[in-house]
Formats: sequence, C-alpha cells, structure tokens
Amino acid sequence: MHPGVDAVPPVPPRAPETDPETAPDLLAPTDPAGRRLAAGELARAAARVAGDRLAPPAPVRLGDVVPAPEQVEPDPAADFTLPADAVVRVDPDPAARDVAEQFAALLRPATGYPVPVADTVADPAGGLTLTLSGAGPHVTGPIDAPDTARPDTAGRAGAEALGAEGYRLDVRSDGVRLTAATPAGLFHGVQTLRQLLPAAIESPAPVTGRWTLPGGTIVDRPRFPYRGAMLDVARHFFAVADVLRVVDHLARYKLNHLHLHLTDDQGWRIAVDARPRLATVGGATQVGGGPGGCYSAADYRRIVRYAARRHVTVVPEIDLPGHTNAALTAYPELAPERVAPPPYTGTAVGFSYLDPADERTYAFVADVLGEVAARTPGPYLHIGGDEAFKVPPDVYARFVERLQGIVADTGKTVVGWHQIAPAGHAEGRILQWWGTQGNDPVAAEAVRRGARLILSPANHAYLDMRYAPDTPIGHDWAGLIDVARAYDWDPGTHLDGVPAEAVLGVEAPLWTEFVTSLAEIEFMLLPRLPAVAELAWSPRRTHDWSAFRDRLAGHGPRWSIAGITFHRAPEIPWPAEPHGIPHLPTQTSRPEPPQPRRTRRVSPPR
Ligand code: TNX
Repeated sequence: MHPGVDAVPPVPPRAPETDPETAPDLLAPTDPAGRRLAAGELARAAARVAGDRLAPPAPVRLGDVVPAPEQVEPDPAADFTLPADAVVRVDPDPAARDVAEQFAALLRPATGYPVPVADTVADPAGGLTLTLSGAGPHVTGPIDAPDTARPDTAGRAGAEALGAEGYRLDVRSDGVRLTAATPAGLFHGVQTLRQLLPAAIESPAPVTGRWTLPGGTIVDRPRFPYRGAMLDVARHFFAVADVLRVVDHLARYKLNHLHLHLTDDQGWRIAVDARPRLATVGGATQVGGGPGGCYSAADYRRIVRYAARRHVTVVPEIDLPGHTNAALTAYPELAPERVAPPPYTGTAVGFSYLDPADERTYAFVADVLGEVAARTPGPYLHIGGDEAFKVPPDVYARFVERLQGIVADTGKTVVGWHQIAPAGHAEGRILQWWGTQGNDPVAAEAVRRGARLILSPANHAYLDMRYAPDTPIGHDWAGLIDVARAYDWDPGTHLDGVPAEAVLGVEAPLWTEFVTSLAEIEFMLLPRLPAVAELAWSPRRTHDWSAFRDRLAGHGPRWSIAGITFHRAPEIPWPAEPHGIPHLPTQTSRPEPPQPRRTRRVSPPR
C-alpha cells in the first residue's frame, strides 16, 4: 500500500493554516484593520478557521513526485486547497500563457471548476500563479558536481540557476506560485503540480473531492538535457492519435525528446514529395502483413506541433544504409542488384542496404533528409546506421561520412546508432549507444574525438524487452527487464572511459516487432518509462529503489483513472484498484501474429 495516496496516514498535530498575524480573533471580532466584524463575516471566519483545523492533510506528500525533484522542503502547515473559483494567473508571454492554458485544461475535467486563465499584470492577486523570471545561464550536463550557483529552497542563487528547464514551486495555504526562467520550466512544474493533486485529478469527468496540494517548496531541474523515448512506427504503423498519446506520457515524466524510427525493412512511414513511391509503395505493409501506413507531411507537422506545445522535440530517424528494404521496394534502382525485393513482413534484420557505390543513393538521401529536415523544427536528424551487416566496414565508414556531410548541409546535428562510431568525427555528432557491455573502446574513442552520447543500454533501457518470462509480448535478446532493472544503472558512469560530461542524456527505445496497438505500447512503456525518466532527470543522490518503488506505486491509480494501460509489475506495491485490475488486450484479431523468438535472427529473408 502506498502511504502517500490511498492509505490514510496518521494525522499529525496540525498547525492552523490561517496566519495568526492576520486571522480574526474570534473573541474580539475585528478585521486586520481593526474594524468590527459583522455577524455574517464573523460566522464565515469561524467556519474557515474550524475548516482549516479539521481538514485532512493533502493526500499526496510533497516528495511523492516522479522523477524525484532535486530539492523538496515540505511545510505541512501550508497545504493549499483549490477553491471552486480558482484562477490560473500567468505572466504576459505567449508561450507561458499556453502552459497556463494547458494547466487549466488539466484541472477542469475532474474538478468541474471553470478555472479561467488571467494575466498577472491585469489581475495580480493570489490563486495559482505562473511567472517567468529573467532567464539566466542555461544549466546543461550533469549537476551532481558541487555547484555554487545551485538554486535552493531558501531562494539563494534564485531563478537564474533554474536553467533552461528548471522550476521553483511554492505551495502556501493562500496560493501557489510556480517560477521558471523559461516556458519549458513552467511546463515541467505543471507536471509536478499534476502529480501533487489527488489521483482523481486524472478523471475525465467531475469528481467531488477536496483538491488539496501539499504545502512547501520544490526547487528542481534536470540532470541531463536530453531525456527521450523512441517509438518504432516502421515495424508496426501507429495512427497520429496514438503518437500524440505517447507524447503525453513522455511529457508527464518530464521527458523532452520523442525519437520516431520512421523507416525500416517493413515500412517507410514519412511521405517525401520528391520520392512519392516511398509512401505509396514503401508504406504499404508492416510486420505480420497488415496494411501499414505512412504519415503525410501534414500528419508529421501535427505530431511535431503537438509535441512542441508539450516541450517535447521530435527527432526523426531515417535508417541508412541498412534497414532499407521498404525503400528498395519503391526505388529498386538503389538496390545493389537493381531489382525490387518483395515487401518484407518478418522480423529479421541486417539483410538490406542501399548501394553505397551508386551516386543515385546520395541524391536520394539528400532529397529525403532535406525534406525531413525542413519539416523538423528540432536540431537533430537521426541517420540510423545500425546493422548494415552486408556493407564492408571501410565502405560503411565512407558512406556514414558522406551522410554526416549531407546532414550538416541541412543545418541539423547528426545522430546515429553507435555503429557509426568508426566514421570520422563531424561537428557536434551524437552517438546513440545501445550496447549491453559497459566496455566499448570504439565508442569511447569516438567520444575522445568529440562525439557525445545518448545512452540506451539494451539490457536496461529497451522497452521492447519482456518484463518477465510470462510477459505476453516482446523480445528477450537483451534479457528480461523488470522495473528494478530498468532503474538499476547510472548514465553518468555506465560506459568505461566516457565521462559524464560526454553524456547528453538517456533514451528508452520501443521497437515494435511484437507491439501492435496503443494498449500494447502503454503496457510496455508503463511503468518502466518513469524509471528511465528518473535516471535522466533526478540528481544521482536521490537514486533509491525502495523510495522510487513507493513513489511509483501511486501512479497506478492515476493511469487507471485516466484509462491508460500499464503492467502491474509485481515488485511495485500498487494500491488496491477500486475498479479492478486493467488487463492487456491481446492480439487475437490479427492475421498471423508474429511469434516472439528467444534470440534475434540475423539473416536475409527467403
Ligand atoms: C536491434 S537497436 C535493432 C532493431 C530491432 C531491435 C529489437 C537497433 C539500433 N537495432 O532493428 O528492432 O534490436 O530489440
């Protein structure tokens, strides 16, 4: 049972929430200005004081947040209860205003309160206030090292140390104030507020209840600037609405990058005007032989815009030169044999590649990357680079070097799976490391030449791995990954010879050979995604499996109330579910469901 949410903790002796300096003395009834109170006012004041004394404490504790905040200073005498006429006030900045609108929108359904949004300048009084303080130096890289500019709950060093994504939250009995240097910081602070409200705030319909926030101060900012998840929309295609819902899950846990694996052997999922057959032919199927699909330019823009509102950057991946069977079905002149291969609906890897010896390959790549870059506001373009087993190493390295140049021409920063490490360094390049052994001299050498790393260790962060032997879907080639294993590593020290400063952040990939629906996506993401998010966001000193488990447990009721599927991992002390245990809808309606296999098959298809 999770004491923070469902159990009723022992009620501590409660200090009155009313300030003794200004509270009316009920025996000498005057207001703070000394005027005598009328009988009605006196009765209301008495009711308020009695209500404050009798009110139960907020059901969630201030520290019950995932990912764990950097600093938490509870003040049990300062709980704040949302009044029915609550107003969200915000500084006059369009992006901050948008965060305030999203905050109000998440309060309205369950509370049934109107929650208007107002300007702090026009209407500066109490309530829920979001303010942008002057932006200070951006904090990037690890924050575990001693840092004199570290913000603290006493306000020393102040907002300038909150950096590009940090926030400060003050909950007092007379109002709530969220401060950040940027709209992104305000957005992350709103996610904290959401978790501090009772779980019923996730209800899509009004619920009667007291909407109390625990009093005190949180000062918080991320350990790593890159915190992400990847969705493979190539092996199985997912509708735009499903992708938007994944963005919501990322945003809840302060993840700020969504990597979309847009192309693979089984399907090409992004329309390219210059190469129209990629969508019509390349997008026509998926694993298991279903109809597949492809995002139009407008679909992709919708995803990018939706993510941007939630301070999530989309990282598009065009996997090259391998994993390209779908592209070759559409443009066979790029195939080494110049013959269109049949569409591929299996789950093997490593058999396809674009011909690196043909100049038409580079024209194709420039067309594709140029259009994708033009539609992508974020700084990154991911070129894949994994498992091109049929391309000799030296040819492969030259190919990657040309690709890095093409990406640089688009103005983006290149990201690739760590197989690109042997290629020459390109300014700013980032390797996404998905190994299983912390000793990788080739990756460490690329770091010495200037590369930075995104860490996705397959045996901890691959969310397509099964939780346990009886998990109904998923791979197990990198082992079984239960929640403890997902949580049990340190991105700052994971790779030998790679200093924490070279680690840009952490990403949890979800490959979808065996994942066919939104419910299955959620089942694989939750509850492991919050574990990865905590590694990426929280200072290492907060790392504590047993405390994490207890904090995470409180999220089960939130997901259930919101209608989100999750795996009731046995190692988490979930509170009892009043509405029964959610189950994973299975893949029974699919023709030829793919058969999970115990090891990865790396061979050409027949
Ligand atoms: C490896 S990780 C792959 C993918 C598979 C995945 C399955 C990586 C860069 N390549 O092609 O889908 O394993 O776990």
